[in-house]
Amino acid sequence: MLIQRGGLRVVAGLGKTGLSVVHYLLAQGYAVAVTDTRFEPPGLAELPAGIPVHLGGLDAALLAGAAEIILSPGIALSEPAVAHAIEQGVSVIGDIQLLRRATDAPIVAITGSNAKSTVTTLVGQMATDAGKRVAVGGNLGTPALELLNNNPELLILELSSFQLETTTNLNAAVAVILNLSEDHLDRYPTGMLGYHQAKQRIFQGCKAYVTNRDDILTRPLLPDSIPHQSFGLNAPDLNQYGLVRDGNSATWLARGQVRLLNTEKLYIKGQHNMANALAALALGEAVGLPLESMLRTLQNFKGLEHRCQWVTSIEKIEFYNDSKGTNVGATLAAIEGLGAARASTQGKICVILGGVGKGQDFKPLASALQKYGRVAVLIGEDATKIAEALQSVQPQIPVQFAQTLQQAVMLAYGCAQAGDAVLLSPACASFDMFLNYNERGQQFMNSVKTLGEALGKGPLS
Ligand code: UMA
Ligand code: ADP
Repeated sequence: MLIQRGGLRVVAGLGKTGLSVVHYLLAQGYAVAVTDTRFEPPGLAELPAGIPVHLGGLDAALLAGAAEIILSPGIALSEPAVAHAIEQGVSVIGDIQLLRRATDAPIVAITGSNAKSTVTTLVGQMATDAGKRVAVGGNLGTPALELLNNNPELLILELSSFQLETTTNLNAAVAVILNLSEDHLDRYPTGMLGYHQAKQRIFQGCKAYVTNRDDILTRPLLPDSIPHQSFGLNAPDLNQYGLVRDGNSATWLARGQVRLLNTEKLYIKGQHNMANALAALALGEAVGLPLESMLRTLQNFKGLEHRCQWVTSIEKIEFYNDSKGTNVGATLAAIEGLGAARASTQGKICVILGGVGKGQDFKPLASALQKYGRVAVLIGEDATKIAEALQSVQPQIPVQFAQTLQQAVMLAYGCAQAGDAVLLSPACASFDMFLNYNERGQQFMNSVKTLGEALGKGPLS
């Protein structure tokens, strides 16, 4: 029996994170209470018996009386009951801070507006293939504290701006902001400034860092004496990662002058994925992964579901599921990547956009669609807002509205010509119409399958 440690820990927000925090704190011998704004938060049924629980609103008095609050990434620090507790001098941390306190294992810390999951998974695979006892998680899905169960020698963490808000001095072995574009602005009253500041916290105390040469907002305010490396889509300087073209117009991943891998050998496609591959190499190098092994992993990496995932081809029209395109930056990458690949054959993009816009400016999509789009089919809560942004430029690209995703697929297909791509890349969160982006992507693929069967193509694989 553990001796009870002093001071009540209050877990604010249950869900996956809160539940993992409760289990961890109990095992450490702390007294724990839980509060959540929801009446039936996820994880409630799995909560160990005997824990005081206050639901249907954050319990301000409980929070103000806590020795420490461990805050769910789903709750902002500005939430009145939390802000009040902070004013009373209560320390507020998140699960990532608890993880840092719990282990000295080196951390590869990865954030960015897009590509976090892809790069985290890729670096995790590189480390596994190199024979490391590695744990991979965080925002990716497995709560950070659960990663300690297997006593890892290396932690690869995907970190959201929400998690970073409550993380101080992470002391990562290597940290990166992969890219920065508008997202989650509904959480930050100061807009991009607040979002950027939260992301920059990833660099606190880092032993090394990686930056994206093509995105100045990914640079930390840190002295040059800290080891660092960059990646980018241009030719690299000595010891940096980048792309070089050879005399046969092949493009190579390169480190300085050294060509590493012909990009034709990668399953993952598109310029944005070349940036992701280069970032993974730079991160792996920083924690001592052997180059040869990393290059082998890269050649086997097939990418993740719902990220510009090819679904099928019907009547010479390709279908792509990019349901994880939940912000304008990701959707731009998809439209530009798939659009450029069709430019020589006059193929265009029939894009399905819409959902919960999170306060973003959708105008950047207009110019990309003028260049590459045939039609934009709009769904969800912010469909009208997106239509206004798209129609604010001349010449306007055709816009149609759909009530369901299935109807959107039919409308997009109806407009498509041979050589075109029908692309679900909503630039929005999904929760107005779906449980999550997985369900949205699955529904898209099901609708495409139904369409294919109706057109007599037979069951799609
Ligand atoms: N919430 C409340 N009241 C509460 C607590 C939470 O309304 O008291 C709401 C939040 O507004 C939010 C949601 O519930 O909508 C988040 O809470 P949750 O219980 O679903 O959270 P967890 O299950 O702990 O999941 C969290 C991350 N979710 C968020 O940050 C919103 C998961 O990232 C992460 O995988 C998990 O921890 C493990 O680390 C998901 C995500 O969408 C994938 N992240 C955002 C993103 O990638 O854009 C940041
Ligand atoms: P995250 O975890 O940051 O959301 P994912 O790897 O899940 O990142 O990808 C999310 C979306 O971003 C997908 O639509 C994907 O195609 C797109 N994407 C991936 N890499 C990049 C990149 N380097 N720049 C812009 N968009 C990207």
